[in-house]
Amino acid sequence: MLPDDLKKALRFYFITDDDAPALTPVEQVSIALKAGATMIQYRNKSMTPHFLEEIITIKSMCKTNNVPFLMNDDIILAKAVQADGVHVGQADESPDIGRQILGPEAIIGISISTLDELDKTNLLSCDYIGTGPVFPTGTKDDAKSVIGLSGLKALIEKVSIPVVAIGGINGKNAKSCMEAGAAGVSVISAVSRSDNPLESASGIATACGCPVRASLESHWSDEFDLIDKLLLPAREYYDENTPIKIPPGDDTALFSTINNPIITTDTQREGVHFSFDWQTPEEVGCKAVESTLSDLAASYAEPISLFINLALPSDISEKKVEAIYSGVHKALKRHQCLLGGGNISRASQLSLDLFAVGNGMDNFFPARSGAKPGDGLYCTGPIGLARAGLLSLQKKDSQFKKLIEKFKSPIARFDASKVLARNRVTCVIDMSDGLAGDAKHIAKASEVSIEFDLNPDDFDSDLVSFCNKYNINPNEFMLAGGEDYELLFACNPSIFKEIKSVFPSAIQVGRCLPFKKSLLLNLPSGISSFQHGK
Ligand code: TZP
Ligand code: MG
Repeated sequence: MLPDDLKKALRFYFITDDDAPALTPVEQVSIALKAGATMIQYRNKSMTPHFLEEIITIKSMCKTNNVPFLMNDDIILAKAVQADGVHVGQADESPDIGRQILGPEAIIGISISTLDELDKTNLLSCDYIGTGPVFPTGTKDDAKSVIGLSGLKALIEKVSIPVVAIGGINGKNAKSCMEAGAAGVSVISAVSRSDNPLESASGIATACGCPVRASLESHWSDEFDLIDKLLLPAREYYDENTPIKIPPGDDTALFSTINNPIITTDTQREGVHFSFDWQTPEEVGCKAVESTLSDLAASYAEPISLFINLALPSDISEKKVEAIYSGVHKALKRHQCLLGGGNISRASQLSLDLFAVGNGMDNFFPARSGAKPGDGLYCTGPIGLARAGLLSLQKKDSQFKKLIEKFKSPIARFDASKVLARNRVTCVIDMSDGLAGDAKHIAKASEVSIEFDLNPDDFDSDLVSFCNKYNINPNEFMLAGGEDYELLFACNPSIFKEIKSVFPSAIQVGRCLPFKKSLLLNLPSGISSFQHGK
């Protein structure tokens, strides 16, 4: 987590109370989150394996609401339940062991009450310090002496990592801790044992500058209810002129006759094809559709309908699924493609399996096998941009907006596909794997050898600036980068002239020769095609 994000997450740090008279830990967390709590710690001083379900429930409530979830004391348990981190005391295993076991991304907190304890602690593996009791507390039997606001200030002055105040904190005194320089406050009984826990939690949230959550995001639960919601925006597109006669809602979709049905499928898995670390749910939905429809564009097919099987983890919020679908509808609308139906199932990992139906041309289908010796090899636009965009996101470099946009929001090239079709180009493939990989498919199917010819005058200027900044050869990205979703095609150079006059961004990237020994003649060593998940 970035330092600024961690500081924000520490503002209102609620810790569960296993011994509260009226509220269960799940109820406490629900109230704290509703009020605006920014971090949750599961603390249970009478821990037994029976509490595992409670831990998992609280962890998933946190995940749904995008709030870090930490375990108290027990590093192994934190690892086992895949918590976002652990908070250890002076008597527990060290933060160094926590870091070794939980890895570099984990949030690790340590309790330090005195300057003496501070001297004895190696802070290198710690992300934050919890210090107190700042005020008298009845919650911790073995609490150290009260350190007061002066003790809090003294510690804050001595360290460079964020400090969270703990002990006897409530809505009335929380502000004084923040004014003393604390990054936030940790609270137990002011919420867990309050007569009016929501009011009390809201008072703390306000004092620490945390916005109240408008509504607690809930997990999706009812499959049919969710399907109805997801399909709602699609309904307005069906009428007597659309090719789907029976829209989603029945067991199947009934189509009017399609002369040349062309069908394709694609999969998008979280962690393999997309990540919410750098894509919004809308962008994920939109890109999933665009990358599937891109296959239709490469087949000169007009998009007709799309079907989606959604695999949803149980802790994903309904709001997030709806946001993914708003991206789906955006892309479908752009290409006037109808949602034909789909399915939802529970799964450990979020993924979308998409199936698209298109209508191809009469007696003309561009195939990978359609290249001939003497043809040039061309792209409908610049390539390598998406890979550079992904690297920009991974490096948290926001300078190259165009590259990032190309990675996050590609658009299937139906516009270019129409021009290639008009010019009767017989060999087309959409570029999802990078030039080296996609050219190899063409060479193999067409039984030709391909010689690459990348002209630096054609290189995209943003890609060149990016590569200069990071000392990368742009050829590498063009050959091995994936997900550009441009169309790669082979045709006679005279036909390319025509195409280039309509699409000046089209470029030559190589030529096709009679097959001799290898499919790709001059691929630099060490370059291979883009593989998702690597
Ligand atoms: N560590 C120092 S004081 C304390 C802990 C765990 C208890 C804080 O509880 P409360 O009810 O917020 O005073
Ligand atoms: Mg402890």
